[in-house]
Amino acid sequence: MTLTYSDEVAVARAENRAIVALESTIITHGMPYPQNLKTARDVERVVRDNGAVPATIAIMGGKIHIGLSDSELDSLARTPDAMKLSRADLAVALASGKTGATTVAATMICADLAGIEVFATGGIGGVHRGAENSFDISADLRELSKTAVTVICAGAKAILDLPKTLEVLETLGVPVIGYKTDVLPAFWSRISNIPIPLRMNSAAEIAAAHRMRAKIGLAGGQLVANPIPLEAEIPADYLTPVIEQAVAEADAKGIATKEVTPFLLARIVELTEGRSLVSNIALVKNNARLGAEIAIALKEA
Ligand code: PSU
Ligand code: MN
Repeated sequence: MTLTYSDEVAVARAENRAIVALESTIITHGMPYPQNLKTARDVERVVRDNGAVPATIAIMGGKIHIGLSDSELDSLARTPDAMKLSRADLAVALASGKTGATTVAATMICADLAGIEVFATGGIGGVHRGAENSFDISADLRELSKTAVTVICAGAKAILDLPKTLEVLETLGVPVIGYKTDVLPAFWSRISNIPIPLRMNSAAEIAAAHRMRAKIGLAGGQLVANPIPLEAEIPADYLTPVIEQAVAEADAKGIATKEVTPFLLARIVELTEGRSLVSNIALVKNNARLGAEIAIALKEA
């Protein structure tokens, strides 16, 4: 079998419990060790504390792991050179027995294979600044239009071109739902100046919309944008020059394809002396809590 379940997830499936998928690229390419490991464990705990079961997804030894044991999580967190797997790489990595972390796109594919409908993360990939020249648009966006998973994020990082990211999502027919907000949250900031097209105020409403897509035969998932908790927010005027510097450095170094996002994320943590990381961790936990609520609501929807 290509899919293998952790003991905890296998029991949850047998008992028809609510399950929340979690990605692994955030562990290997999104945060430095050891904060990545602590965050991965803490996020799983938040899901459990809110009544659902976490399933961190990764590829190990040519198998899709749905849920990782603590030692598997530990070993992945210490493998910064693990492959970063998106839709394009997944089958090649599996067929050749590789180990790697799944991006938002690949995590959605694996969650769907395992019948998991909800996935919580920090930020999705999107349209990069300068995409009119580089054509750098994350495969996460198209995946949202194909695969029926509701993804909870804190908006998109300002390393991306946020208006273009929203335009592409609209073109692809992906609902972007603001959770208790009318503007796109901008990852480290609760608000941006970009209006968000749809708003919902409860997990039950989001679950009902997920079910309605299936009922009317619409392929694809939903993107829920959940603002960072107020106390963890970082002022945009502090971050804007940092992001501009990181983007300029990536350009100057000719960083391209899969390396762009990890380079920018790591550089911003360095340039903010870890401050961005503290906020990043807080918003992922906040998304895990909402993910658990939506997964539970889907069991009742
Ligand atoms: N944005 C973040 N943190 C992350 C990522 C994006 O704020 O960890 C990761 C996610 O796994 C996402 C991936 O799916 O980067 C997008 O990479 P790319 O832009 O190469 O598609
Ligand atoms: Mn890219």
